[in-house]
Amino acid sequence: MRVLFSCILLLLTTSIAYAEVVNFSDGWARESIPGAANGAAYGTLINTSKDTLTLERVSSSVAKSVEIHTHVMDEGMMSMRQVKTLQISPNEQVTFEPGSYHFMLFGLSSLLQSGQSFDLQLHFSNGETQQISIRVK
Ligand SMILES: [Cu+2]
Repeated sequence: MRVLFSCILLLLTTSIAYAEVVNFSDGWARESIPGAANGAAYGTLINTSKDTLTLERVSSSVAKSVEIHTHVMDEGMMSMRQVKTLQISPNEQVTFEPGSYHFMLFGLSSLLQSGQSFDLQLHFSNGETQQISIRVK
């Protein structure tokens, strides 16, 4: 009985630890070029909930600030534009990839080196936050 009870307890704590707002996978960033102050992170985000989610803010311990950016065609030139808030509908997938959405990292505390990982904190308008992991390639 006691064994069964501790198993249930373990299951409960495990599911709490893995509670997530969105499903995020394949988080990656490019290695920094020496002297670079900024960087970008990519990955795939899926809203697996039944509600529309609004990503309001992103932060990281490796950068002074993080912005959500996308690329737009502006007078025949590709340029980056900040996206203040990102709405994600139920079952919608948003792919952060070069030339499209990316997490722009401003003021890196140190150069991103291949093999290293760092975290981003996603802050949603419903007050929930989620930590995602980014691997430097
Ligand atoms: Cu950017």
